[in-house]
Amino acid sequence: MQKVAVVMGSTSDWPTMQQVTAQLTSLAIPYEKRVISAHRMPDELADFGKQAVALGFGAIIAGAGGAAHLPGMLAANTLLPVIGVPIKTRTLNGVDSLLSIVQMPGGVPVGTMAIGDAGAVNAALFAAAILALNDSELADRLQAFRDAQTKRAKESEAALQ
Ligand code: RP5
Repeated sequence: MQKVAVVMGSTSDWPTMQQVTAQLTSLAIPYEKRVISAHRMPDELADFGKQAVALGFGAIIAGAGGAAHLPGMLAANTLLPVIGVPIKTRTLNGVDSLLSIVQMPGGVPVGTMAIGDAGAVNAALFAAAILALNDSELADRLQAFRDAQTKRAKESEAALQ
């Protein structure tokens, strides 16, 4: 199975990006995590983007906060699908991160998730949906996840009656 690269701009992003790795683990998707700052490690960022296919990755999930250039610059250096997670910031609540990630120029796409924990979980599920296109066993696990979620929602509704 292809693995997922989980990249973050700083170790300070880890509390959010942990939601990504937890969700990947629950779906038995292999991953590697890296800290690569777009601004502090620009050469490493370009190298990683260019090598990502050869390293066996099938998708990249990139989380960054503030002037969040990491997902877009990774996308500029690879043809792999890049999924961006806007990290919630103290100063602007992550709206800065969201707008930095989502407003890519036409021609270099980043699939941008919601700000914070929900975006992190959905980034893992979106990567799973991409990999499941060529992996029927993963598609079955993803369907089981959805079924369990639906069951919990129905049970919580029933508890209200
Ligand atoms: C971004 O700057 C990182 O993704 C992080 O969200 C933010 C702040 O980084 P630190 O100053 O906490 O290392 O590049």
